[in-house]
Amino acid sequence: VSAGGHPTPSLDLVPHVLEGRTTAIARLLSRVEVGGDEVLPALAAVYRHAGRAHVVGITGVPGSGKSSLVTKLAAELRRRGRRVAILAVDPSSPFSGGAILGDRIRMGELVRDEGVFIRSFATRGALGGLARPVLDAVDVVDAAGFDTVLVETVGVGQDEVEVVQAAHTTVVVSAPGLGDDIQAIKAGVLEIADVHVVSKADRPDAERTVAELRTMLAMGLAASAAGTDTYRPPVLATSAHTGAGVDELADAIAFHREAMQRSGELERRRRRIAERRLVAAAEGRLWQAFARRRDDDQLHALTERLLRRDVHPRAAADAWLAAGVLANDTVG
Ligand SMILES: Nc1nc2c(ncn2[C@@H]2O[C@H](COP(=O)(O)OP(=O)(O)OP(=O)(O)O)[C@@H](O)[C@H]2O)c(=O)[nH]1
Ligand SMILES: [Mg+2]
Repeated sequence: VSAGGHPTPSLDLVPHVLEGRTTAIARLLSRVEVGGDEVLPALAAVYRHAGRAHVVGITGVPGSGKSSLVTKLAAELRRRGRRVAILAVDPSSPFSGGAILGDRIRMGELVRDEGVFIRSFATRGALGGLARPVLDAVDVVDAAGFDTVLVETVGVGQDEVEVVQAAHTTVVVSAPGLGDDIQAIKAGVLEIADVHVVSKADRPDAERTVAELRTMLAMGLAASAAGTDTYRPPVLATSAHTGAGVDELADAIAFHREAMQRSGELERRRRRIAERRLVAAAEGRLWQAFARRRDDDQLHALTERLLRRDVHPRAAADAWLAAGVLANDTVG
């Protein structure tokens, strides 16, 4: 807060963000989370500097061991000299509260390292949706010089899918016992994997799950969009408890990026991500315009006509939009 009592404009935080200052990043992300147009000039400035980071989505059903694995993976990437940002998407925590605290405690070993930035996203912004703030946050930490961004999401729900689709590399985590409750298949995330991980490899049933996953992939039951002539998603076993396989996972993630770079897939994904974000932003703007300009008097009048079966809902919607939202459009 400045001397006049007004909050520092978000744009003024940007130079500090670009220097990688943790407090500036955290402050900007709080504004990003709230949403609103005040933060747009800052995001525009940040966006110009982003685009270098490798964005890695880590997804899987609740309790599959994502946070534990992300913690170990981040430590391994640090050992390799990389700066790592962890963004955890946790839409359930406003209700449970415990998950984030648990994550923080487990990730505690990393928090004093300035080469690591950790943030959880739990609240939906005023404009609704979790995907937008998280994708904006990816830009912020990217521009701040973090060269790997690990985004943890529970692989269910529209927001989550939108976030996962914005990753360059997607790691799908399955806990042992896959055959029993089909986990990731049920969640519909198996086919988006660039790298498969069977977590909790210290458990005796992990080996069987690895074998089952490999069989499924060989039979094409989880035909991967990531599969190309030169790249096949590997199946790795990791244990956050013993650290087994974490090194291989870091290798596999790096290998996937190199393979994408060679084949041109990385550019295709960047283009797809940019286009999706543009469409999502446009939809958001339309929704805002609708919310701002909808004429509720006409809504009530048209509802009466619907009840009299006088007009079909779609025709009524066309009339409503034409008279209100679409009529007084000022094209900027
Ligand atoms: N045996 C064993 N247990 C593990 C391992 N990794 C995680 N767990 C346990 O699995 C449970 C869930 O771990 P988390 O890392 O919180 O899993 P998560 O997927 O992040 O969970 P949510 O964020 O709630 O979806 C915890 O009780 C962990 O102790 C592992 O490598 N071995
Ligand atoms: Mg977690």
